[in-house]
Order: sequence, then structure tokens, then C-alpha cells
Amino acid sequence: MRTNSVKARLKAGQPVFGCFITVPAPMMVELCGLVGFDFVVLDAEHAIADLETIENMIRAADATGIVPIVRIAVNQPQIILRYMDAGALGAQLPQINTAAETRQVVDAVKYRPLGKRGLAGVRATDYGMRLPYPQYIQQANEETLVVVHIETPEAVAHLEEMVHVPGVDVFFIGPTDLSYSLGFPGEPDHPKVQEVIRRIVAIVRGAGKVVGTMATDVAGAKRCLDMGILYLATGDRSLVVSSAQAYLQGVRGGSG
Ligand code: 3PY
Ligand code: MG
Repeated sequence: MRTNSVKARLKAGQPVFGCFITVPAPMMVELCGLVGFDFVVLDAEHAIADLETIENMIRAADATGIVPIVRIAVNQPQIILRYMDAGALGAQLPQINTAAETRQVVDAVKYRPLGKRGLAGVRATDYGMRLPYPQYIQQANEETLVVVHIETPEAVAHLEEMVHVPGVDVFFIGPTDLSYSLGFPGEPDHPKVQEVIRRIVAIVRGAGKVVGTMATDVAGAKRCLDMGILYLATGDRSLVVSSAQAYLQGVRGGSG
């Protein structure tokens, strides 16, 4: 199986830059790989790609050397397994609120003895043709990345316990859901939301874990880097919209 350069960079304390992909197209993944992003988050929460398309998007990631992470809507082992079997190098789970739910994610992503993931001769295992299973299991447990979203007050209340669950690599602040669940929909920069974000960063970094978040533009991403946030994702839609608007403004001389 492939090694996970995102995991290696994070372990070395280096930032990684990725892009959420909501357009169900392998070509979008190839473009992100060729342009030089470190990872893509293939969105199976808020976007429409089905499992078969996601598998082909993972193939596109493999072909261009970019790390494929899948955001999986449901914290259920049978569902997480299907994306991992397709060859995802990591799982990103939204709306995780307790240590028990966090443990469930790790159990689904990792093979025994670290978790309880089921084993079969699937795409992730090179259809059982390359490594003997014991070696594959060890490598998969080392290379797969586990990301859990912190995006509710409930999660913040349980964060001190969640950060001690073994096997989680990144605690990902979802600014849209967090601001919404705190009562400030559409206002991630509201001082009260920012205060909670600073608390999350302090708890996660204090436990020696990595913080991630979504930062769509350069200024936002730089602010996050200054806070010590290392796993940063922008989004395909915001990249297209902002560059298209800038282009139109340029060619039409500011008339939009
Ligand atoms: C959120 O902002 O809620 C997300 O899940 C992605 O950034
Ligand atoms: Mg969210």
C-alpha cells in the first residue's frame, strides 16, 4: 500500500494543505494532485459522489501522488469500511462529540489489535496480491490517518477526554457547523466563536495532537498557521468561485 506523506509531515510538525472535493469527478482530484496540494478530502457528507465515484477519485489520487482522505457522513464501521477498502488513506468523521464516538471511529479505521476493521482482499490490500496480510495490517495501521470533527458545544465539553483516545491524528474544527451550533450561523469570526476555537486549539495542542480546520483563503489560512493549526483545507467551490470572480473583475475592468 501507499505511504502517507500527510501523516509523515504532520509527525514532523510541518503543515499540510488540502482541498475538499465536492464535485464528483476524478479529474478534480488529478488537478489538485498536479497543482501540488498535499491531500484531498473527498466529501461523502455534504456532496453527492457515490462510493463507485469515490473509488475512482481515490485512483486519481494514487495516479497523481496526492493523499486521499474521505469525509464519511456516518460513524458506522460497515460504512467507514467501504471507503477504507476502496483505498482511502484516511477517514474524516464529522459531528464527533464524545470519547466513545471517537473510539468508534478508530475501531473502524484500524485493524486489530488497534481497532476492529474487517479484513478482505480488496483494493486497499492490493487485492491481497502484494503484502502478506500481517505486514499489510501493520502498514495500514501506521499509514492511515484518523480525523475527527469538533463542531458542537458537546464536543468541546468532552474534548479533554477525546484528545486522549489513542489513534486519532487530527482534531478538525468545522467553522461552519461550530459557529452554527454555538448560535452564530454564518459568523465563524464572531468573538464568541473565536474564543471557543482558541480553547479547542489550546486543548488539542496541549495534548500533543494536531489541529485542523477549513480555511478557504490565504489570509485565513495564515491566521490558522499562526495559531499552530497544521492540517488546513480549502474547498473546490471557493477556489473556483474566487478565481472566477477575480478573472471577471479583471477582464471587465471592475464591473463584475
Ligand atoms: C464545517 O465548517 O462545519 C466543516 O465541516 C468543514 O469545514
Ligand atoms: Mg461541518
